[in-house]
Amino acid sequence: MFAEDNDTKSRSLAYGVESMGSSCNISAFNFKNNHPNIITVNGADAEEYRQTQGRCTLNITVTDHFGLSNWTIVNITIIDENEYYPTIIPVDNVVTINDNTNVLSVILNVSATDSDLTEGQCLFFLHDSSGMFYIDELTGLVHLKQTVQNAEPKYNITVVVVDSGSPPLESNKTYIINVTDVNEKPQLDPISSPIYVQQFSSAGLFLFAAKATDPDRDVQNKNLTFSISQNGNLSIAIDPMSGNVSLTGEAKSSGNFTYQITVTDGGGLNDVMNVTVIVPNIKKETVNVTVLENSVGTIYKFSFTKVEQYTLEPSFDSSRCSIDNQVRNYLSFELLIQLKNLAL
Ligand SMILES: [Ca+2]
Ligand SMILES: [Ca+2]
Ligand SMILES: [Ca+2]
Ligand SMILES: [Ca+2]
Repeated sequence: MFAEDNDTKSRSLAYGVESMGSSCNISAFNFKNNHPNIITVNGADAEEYRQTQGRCTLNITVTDHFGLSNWTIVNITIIDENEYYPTIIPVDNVVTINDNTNVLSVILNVSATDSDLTEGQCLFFLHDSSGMFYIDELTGLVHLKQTVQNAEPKYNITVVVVDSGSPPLESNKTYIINVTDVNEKPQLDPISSPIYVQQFSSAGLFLFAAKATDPDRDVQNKNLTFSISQNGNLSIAIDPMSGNVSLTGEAKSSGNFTYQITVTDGGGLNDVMNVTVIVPNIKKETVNVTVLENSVGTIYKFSFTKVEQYTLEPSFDSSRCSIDNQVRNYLSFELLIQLKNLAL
């Protein structure tokens, strides 16, 4: 700037610079050495003038050697430089979600602040090697993209935030997504019921095995234990680990007995199923047969109309005599007692 004075030469004029009120940090503005009419700036910070959007006002005075002065106003606008990296929020980088979280749910709300004067709209991007999550570019909301039910317990995602400056600056932050396994109920496999047990069978006889599945990932949530209700007429027990069901006493009584099998997981959820055990009544029949020495072949034929199992008394020598339950003739069934080879 330049001032003229009709009384004297310009070099004898004294220039001064001051702030209008407190609008400018006057220490940053000075006249250049040996150039009293050039105002220099030294480190003006746009962020210092946030309330006035980077603007301040200087009052320039000029005084002659008689003490007469004049002044003019200079409005300064400081153009904001992009110098601050965006700050990502939240700072805590551990997020915990349940494994039954619905797909498309918001699992994390990322935002950013920027210390530059012109903050502008930050953009959000996601590096997700697992492909399980996505981020809204404008809002920073991180959504679940695929179900994590009973899947991996932990994922890492890196959020990248780019500010709106020129050139833009970016920050990134890695979040750990911990997935809590929510317990789901186990399910018993179908059991082919009823189960037939021969009357007078001994304790320890294996009857059937209960099987079950549990969808969970967590060891405790999928830890299965079997149990079975009791029936006073036929004692059976289930192995809590294997699900194997066996007699614990002789099957003395015939009849139909119903039991409830329960499988319970480590979280206390269960599934139940009823199983019927039938002990058919055994009828004994004595037949008198006369055979010739050295005979081989059928020696007696029973006829019956119900599907039943026939056995020979254990006292029969099974190497010489057998019973054939398979001969069937339409509505009736026949049973043959056969001699194998009496000559032996
Ligand atoms: Ca910035
Ligand atoms: Ca700045
Ligand atoms: Ca689960
Ligand atoms: Ca479970």
